[in-house]
Amino acid sequence: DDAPAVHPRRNPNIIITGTPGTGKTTHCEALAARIEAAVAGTGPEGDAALAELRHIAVNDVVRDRNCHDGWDAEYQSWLVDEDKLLDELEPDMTSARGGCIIDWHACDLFPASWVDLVVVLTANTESLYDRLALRKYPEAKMQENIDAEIMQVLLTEAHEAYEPEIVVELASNTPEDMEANVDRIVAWVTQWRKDQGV
Ligand code: DAT
Repeated sequence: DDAPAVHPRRNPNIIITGTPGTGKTTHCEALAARIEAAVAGTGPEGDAALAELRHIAVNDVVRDRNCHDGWDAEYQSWLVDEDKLLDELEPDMTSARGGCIIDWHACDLFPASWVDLVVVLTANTESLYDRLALRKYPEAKMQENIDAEIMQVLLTEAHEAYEPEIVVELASNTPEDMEANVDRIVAWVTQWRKDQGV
């Protein structure tokens, strides 16, 4: 009666979230490069556990599969239809393969049963300001994002939606931070698969 529940997937699904500009895309691209090398067999030996992972760029899914009700010109972003987005992601995220690396500036839309790790990236105000200024964000959008970062909106959202042990906050201020974070995520995937006996 105390038999452990069989996990529904053999690779963890990972949400990489954070305020825009904290480094989601950068981290996911670095992870995708490590995955590609693992698949090709050219990466470090320890990266073998990554071979079945895949980066799903949610922005592209929103745009290419029409998960939106149009473009908000003033705010410079899609008006996202979250129900449609979840429908599009469900086959991959609930598959036995799992291994989805999902980057999105929100996290609580994903059912807890789909998610094995939530990485919340954070950046200090100065870095974030510089990064968003480079993007030429409209002033209101820039201020809103900086306020959200200061108020730790994403971290709170993650903690409210998921068990504390699967939520990890990682600082993303420097390239060294990014490298260390990617190494940590890779090590976490390796351990997760060991724990599941994969
Ligand atoms: P996001 O996808 O969260 O919006 P991004 O990955 O596009 O963020 O990064 C925004 C900019 O900041 C981009 O020019 C790369 C830079 N950046 C991200 N993380 C960084 C880090 N840890 N150190 C230095 N620069 C970083």
